[in-house]
Amino acid sequence: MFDALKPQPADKILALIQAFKEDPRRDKIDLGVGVYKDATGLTPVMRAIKAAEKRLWEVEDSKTYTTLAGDPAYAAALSGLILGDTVETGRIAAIATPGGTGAIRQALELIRLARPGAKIWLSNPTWPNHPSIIRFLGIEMAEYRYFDAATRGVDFDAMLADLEAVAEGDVVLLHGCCHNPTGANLTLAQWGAVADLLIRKNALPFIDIAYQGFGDGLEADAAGTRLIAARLPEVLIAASCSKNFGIYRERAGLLLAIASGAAKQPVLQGNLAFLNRQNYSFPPDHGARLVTMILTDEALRADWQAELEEVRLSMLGLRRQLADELRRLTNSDRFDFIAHHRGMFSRLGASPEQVEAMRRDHGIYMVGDSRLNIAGLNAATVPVLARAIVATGV
Ligand code: PLP
Ligand code: TYF
Repeated sequence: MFDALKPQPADKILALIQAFKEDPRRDKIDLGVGVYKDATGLTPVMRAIKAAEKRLWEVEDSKTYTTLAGDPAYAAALSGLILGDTVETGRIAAIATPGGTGAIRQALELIRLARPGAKIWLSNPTWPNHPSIIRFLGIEMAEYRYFDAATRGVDFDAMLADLEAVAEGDVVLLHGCCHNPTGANLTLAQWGAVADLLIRKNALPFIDIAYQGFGDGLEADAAGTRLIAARLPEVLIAASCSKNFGIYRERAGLLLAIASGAAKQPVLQGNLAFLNRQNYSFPPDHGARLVTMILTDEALRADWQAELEEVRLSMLGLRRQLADELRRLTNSDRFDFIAHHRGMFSRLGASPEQVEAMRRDHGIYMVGDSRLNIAGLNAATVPVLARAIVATGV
């Protein structure tokens, strides 16, 4: 049986972790995988998570199954964080999922179930797991242009031009905020224009939001998603708590499916629960429960928000420092885009050879497409990176 298996390609981002570990240089710098790290290089457990875990240990008196959809209180709390009161709750169907990836997977399976021929439109570039899972499920996909290699911003005219080819019933995948891998994001006015197009095409928006709170703040980062949810009759939203609650390994995600009316919600909810049952029955609960406790307790929530804001501002500070340093070294504003990007990532626009040279000659690890994780830096390593960028001729 197993002889029929072929080797699978490695995940290039995850492969970097091993390569970095094996590098004996003491001054090496890891700007690879998208995990938040503080100035000392640690990925801390957030204070509110620690407090919630302690409380949970004291009060939890059973670990029996929740429901196939997970704890409804989790869906309500996280849906509130993402959507505010944009959508009447009677229209929202939701399932807890293993991480944001689980939500993406379930959304894609729902699409395949509802409309087998639907094509999914992806930004070029996008998170590599998007096309990987879509291909695995045998769903058709297409790309829309997104990143402008010259300005390192969004090529919005090209994006809209490509989305003109969207057919009725197609699905357009959008990053809610903090675009991975580029760091370049839509303005609210551009979100509005995308909403107009989707309405005109009768297409379904599918928003992947994995970094709420990492860009311009919790509210601002949800603004595009809320605009779409306020204007489109049906919306899919895959959310992750891995980053903004720092609970990567707990696997806490949520899939929201907004129905065009409250009367259509029960069948939608039933299909989501069905998909959970087909794939793993009950979704993980521990991380989801911590998130629920934090979001529904005033003091825990305030402390979580304060720490998340520290994380966000530290990344913004590093962005500014790096852009300033490169301004000084190059005597130009060529790298100002780093300060304008938002979230953990920026795509530098370096060639694969330059990325390789930075690894070989300077011990600086970034993804092959020149995506760097800003949180991998600190005040002392920013000048080192800036000099390496200049030395490799980026
Ligand atoms: N979507 C994007 C764009 C991501 O970068 C991530 C990264 O981790 C995820 C979804 C899902 O993350 P997880 O499955 O760890 O919650
Ligand atoms: O893009 C990243 O680095 C994060 C973490 O298969 C990640 O989203 C990377 C690869 C992967 C799963 C998560």
